Amino acid sequence: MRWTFAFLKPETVEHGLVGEVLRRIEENGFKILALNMLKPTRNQVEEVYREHQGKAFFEKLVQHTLSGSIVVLIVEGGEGAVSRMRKLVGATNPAEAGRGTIRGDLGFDITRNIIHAADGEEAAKREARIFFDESEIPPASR
Ligand code: 3AN
Repeated sequence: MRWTFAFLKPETVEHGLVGEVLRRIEENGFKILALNMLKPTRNQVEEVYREHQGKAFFEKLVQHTLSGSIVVLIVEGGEGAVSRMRKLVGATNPAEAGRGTIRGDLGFDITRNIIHAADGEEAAKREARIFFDESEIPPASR
């Protein structure tokens, strides 16, 4: 699959880092296929983070994601787009993310880590459907 799903978290909008993050994504060879800025609903946030339901940090994570606007993205990046995007994003905890990664360079803490990127092709398809119309989502064969 040549595309993936990601979203920029509320702190990224709040701190004026949307342009910087999109620049890094584009500079690393990704092309933005779809983009939307929105205030997510609780249902959307709980659905996108559903694998974390029941964990100690789940409610804090949901509350934070609901605290402002997010920017949802579908980006095309050639074969292996999902894992290349994860590499560019860096480790979950910004303190452990390498220099040159988005979270390593821009992240505040483990909750406010700037960007979410799908962790596999199935996740990318599932998460894209939470925020985009079917007509905006490329086929998996693309
Ligand atoms: P990633 O976003 O790197 O795939 P996940 O899927 O394990 O990481 O976690 C989803 C989100 O949950 C992260 N972006 C982070 O904000 C939050 N998170 C993960 N682990 C913790 C934790 N131990 N404490 C607080 N928040 C966490």
